[in-house]
This record gives sequence, C-alpha cells and structure tokens, in this order.
Amino acid sequence: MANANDPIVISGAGLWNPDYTISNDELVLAYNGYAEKFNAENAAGIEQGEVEAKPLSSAEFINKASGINNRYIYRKEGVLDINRMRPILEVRSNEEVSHQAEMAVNAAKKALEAANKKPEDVDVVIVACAYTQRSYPALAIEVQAELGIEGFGFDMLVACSAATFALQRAYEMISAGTAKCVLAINPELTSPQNNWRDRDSHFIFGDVATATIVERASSCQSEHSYEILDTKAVTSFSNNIRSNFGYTSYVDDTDPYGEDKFFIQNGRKVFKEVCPMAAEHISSQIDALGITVSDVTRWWLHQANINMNALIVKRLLGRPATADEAPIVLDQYANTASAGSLIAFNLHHKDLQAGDTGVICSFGAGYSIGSLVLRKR
Ligand code: CO8
Repeated sequence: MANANDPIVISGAGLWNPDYTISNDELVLAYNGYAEKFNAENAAGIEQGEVEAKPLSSAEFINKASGINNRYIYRKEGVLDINRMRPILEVRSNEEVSHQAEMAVNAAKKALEAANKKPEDVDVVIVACAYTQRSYPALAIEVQAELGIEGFGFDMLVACSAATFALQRAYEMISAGTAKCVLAINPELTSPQNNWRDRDSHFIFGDVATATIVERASSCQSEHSYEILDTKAVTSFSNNIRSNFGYTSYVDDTDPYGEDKFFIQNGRKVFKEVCPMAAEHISSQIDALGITVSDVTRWWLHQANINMNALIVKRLLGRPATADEAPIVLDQYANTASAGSLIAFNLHHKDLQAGDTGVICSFGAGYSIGSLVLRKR
C-alpha cells in the first residue's frame, strides 16, 4: 500500500548508448544511393507505370520535420550498404547472452550503480520495450541470470509506452508488497524493425537501453531519488501505427518481410491525434493531484518528434517551454521507442532541487499514454 511515511521512489536510472552512430547525412547518402540504383534497375517498369519510382530523401527535410540529426545504432554494418539496407546481427548460440539481453544488462548495471544497489537487493526484473527478439524464455529471466538476481522476471510490450507502463507495474508491485526492489529495463533494439528502404520512415528510429530502480524510501541509499506521487496509463485502439510482424508471419502465406511487417505509420494523423490526447492526459493527472503546470519544474517527454513535444508543452503551459523545462534528446538519439522519456530523465534530473516536481510521459502506438508525477527528495 502507498505509505506517506515510506513513499515509493525511483532511486536510480541508467542509460547505455550503443557504440555506433549514424548522422542524417550518412543515412540520406545511403538511402539515395539505394533509391537511384532501384530506379535505374527498374527504369522500364517505372516508365510504363508498372513500378513506383523511389523518391529521394533529404537531411534538410528530416531535421525540419522531426528535429532528428543523429541516431545511435547497435550494429552499423549493413545499414548503409545499398545492397543490404539493414544491420547485420551476428548469430549467437543459446549459450551466449542474446543481443537484447546484453543491451539490457549494460543499462541495468548503470541503474544499480546510480541507486547504490547490488543485484541481490533486487527481487523483480521487468524488461519492457517495443519488441523482444524472442518470445521465450523471457529476456527478463536471462537478464536475471546474467546479473545473479533472485526472485522473478517478465517481459512486457507496450510500444512507446512500455517503459512508463513498466514503472507503473513496479510501483504497484511495491505498493502491494509483492516486490521490494524492481529493476525495469528498456533495451530498445529498433534497428531490425526499421524499414531503411522507406523514405518516409528510414530516419525515425535509434537504438538505446535505459533502466530504472524502484523501491521504498526506507531502503533507498541514493543521492538522487524521486517520490512517485502518481502514475497514470491509458490506451485507445488505433491503426495509425502498426507492425504486423509476429509469430504467425511464417504461416500467413504472405511475405514475412513485406512492407507491412516493418514499422508503418500515418505520421500526420498520429501527430494530430496524439498531441491533444497527451496534453489532456497530463493536465488532468496533475490537476487531480492539486498541482498546477507552473509547479512543474521539468517535463521528461517521449521523444518522437520535436514539433510534437513543442506543441504538447505549449498546450500545457500556454507558452513555449524552454530547453531546461522540457529537454530534447531526440536530436541525438532519434525516436528510441519507450526509452525516449527516460533518456531525457537520465540526462536531465540531477540539477533538480529537493521538492521540485517533474513529469515523465510517453505516448505512441496502441495508442498508449503513460505518465508518472515525481517529486525530488
Ligand atoms: N525526405 C524528403 N521528403 C520527405 C521525406 C524524406 N525523408 N519523407 C517524407 N517526405 C515528403 C513527403 O512525401 C511529403 O511530400 P508531399 O507533400 O509532396 O506529399 C512531404 O515530405 C511531407 O511529408 P509528411 O506530411 O509525411 O511530413 P510531416 O511533416 O508530417 O513529418 C513525420 C513526417 C516526421 C513522420 C511526422 O508526421 C511525425 O513525426 N509524426 C508523429 C510520428 C510519431 O510520433 N509516431 C510515433 C511512432 S513510434 C511508436 O509509437 C512506436 C514504435 C515502436 C518502435 C518501432 C521501431 C522500428
């Protein structure tokens, strides 16, 4: 149960960046090389109207439409090869740690260190992200074994809201007494699901891993901790962001690598529909807590599009937010699915003073929106 004398806190956060990056210029050079080759090879079909020509991309468009300039990538090899246009992930045996579990462990170690915790202090591991590289055994159980954690672990998928929904689960388990210390991890390996041959979406995603420790204040030994004042989640079905790839793809008698199996979206509709939903979600949550927008020092928002973030905070504040109030990380990280708001949290929380209030909010496919209101201790 929530206990005013012993609140539930976020006591540590970790961020792990992959070794490689791809700038917009590199990305556009490769995509345009691929498109020009495709158009040359299909010149006759294009001429006769049987094949659609591939349009060219531009770094200027990407920056203006999304605010993205760069993205981290887990494996760069293959992505910029115009004859491949997808990363090469070396196959690992069952005895080796899987790629996504490795990303998760890297971020988890940083969160444990920030929270001043040892693996034996943790009793639940949640791996929450947009995709898991296999169905079972759960990645969380592999991570548990890698770190030597006792207790239990499970995976959960809620696209861009996976991280905030996992933090809500962590809060509720601690509140119910079924867990004492939860490690929630978001290994966002988006690059295998990104359609690098699609001009409209090839620039959107990046890879990263974040992790967070949630526990009671009474066990917290961290320099920076945040009382969780409230959590809120909502979902509302929409076909505007989809990936149809799944375990039935093999038996569908359709192309398991067809266009609809990648990330696909109607970006304009998403923009128009999700911005008001997210702003309303947050404002009603903080209203219910008796907090006003001017009481909020920091907005750690999901990072999909810079114009979306600007619009949402403008709706909330009635004026544009400063970079300090609503930090942007997507210029360097791109859209990292559920990890975006937690990258912003990781990089921009230590300067808050005791008593300062902040809001973490994610929004995306589903549609789904998840948010937490925090107060620095
Ligand atoms: N270069 C040059 N021109 C381009 C390019 C490009 N790369 N792409 C599009 N254009 C053209 C279009 O064809 C169009 O031309 P025309 O006007 O002649 O038709 C013009 O530029 C304008 O295109 P858009 O209308 O599409 O441009 P927008 O201004 O709407 O910007 C965005 C496009 C950036 C996609 C924008 O709509 C957006 O960001 N929307 C919100 C998207 C969003 O938040 N989506 C959430 C997705 S993430 C999620 O929820 C879960 C995903 C899980 C992980 C997935 C991992 C892979």
